[in-house]
Amino acid sequence: MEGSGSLRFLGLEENEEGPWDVAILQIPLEMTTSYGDGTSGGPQSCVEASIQVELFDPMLPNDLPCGARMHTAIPWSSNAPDLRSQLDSIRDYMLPWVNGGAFPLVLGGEHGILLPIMEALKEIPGSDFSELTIVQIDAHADLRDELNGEKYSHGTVIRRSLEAGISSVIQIGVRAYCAEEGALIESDDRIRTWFARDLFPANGDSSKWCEMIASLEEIEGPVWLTFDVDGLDGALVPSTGTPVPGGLSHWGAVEAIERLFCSSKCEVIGADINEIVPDTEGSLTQFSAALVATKIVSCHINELLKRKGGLL
Ligand SMILES: [Mn+2]
Repeated sequence: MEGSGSLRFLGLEENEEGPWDVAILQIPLEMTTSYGDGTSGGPQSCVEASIQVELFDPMLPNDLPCGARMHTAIPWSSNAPDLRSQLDSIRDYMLPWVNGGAFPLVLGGEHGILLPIMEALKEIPGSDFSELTIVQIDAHADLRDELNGEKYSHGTVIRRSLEAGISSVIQIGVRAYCAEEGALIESDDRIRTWFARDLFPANGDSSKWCEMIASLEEIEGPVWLTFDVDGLDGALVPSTGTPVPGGLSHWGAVEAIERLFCSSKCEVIGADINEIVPDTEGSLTQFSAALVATKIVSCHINELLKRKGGLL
């Protein structure tokens, strides 16, 4: 597959020919966003902002790409007339990437992109999809059955993913949800929710946070990380569709990502960062997203280095 012109993640030079270790995929879907607009410009703004991110992560011996082969792919686009056929087109776009050698890191686009990513994973021959755990960092539970009459929405995407047959979901930072979602969280043992209010209580007690971080090491099997940027505190992502106060700090997100990747029982097979909306003044939202994206790439390369004895 060809590259996307001059704009490359982190501003790195890339090999045009595979195989690659990491694929940066952009899915600028914007169809059901309920409050803010602008997710269609999110992925490209994140790639642009990534050029300002430092290439050194202390977990790695050298600057990124640290010997890894990176590829910024041509972004998804579609003229499909309705939402379901747009989602089908996202599934088709994802198929070669979820079934290849490169780690897929998807930049979105509204959170609704997660369902067709799951549908692509399910289509892999011999897939262990029924063992897949989604780890979801998000202000919202995304467990509604419908949002504004729409079944395939950013507000329903985790419910649809459970219906598609994943094993379980672990939600981190949830603080905006409805009674229907609260009841489902209580009754469905496939759902484990770490509410922001418990993780970050007013008295500063960090015991629930530490419990959550330790629990990440107990996850077994394949994991998909879905990172809705509104899981971060709203101050860090002011232009995302629904910024919400009281969320994860940057360092909280870093700790959760690092611990998940370092866990020896599970394997993170891919990730998406969604609901990125470019700031009209400044660039904090897309820069926050680019820092998260870079952290995920560094963690994956760190795992590759461990597996391959320190040389890529
Ligand atoms: Mn979400």
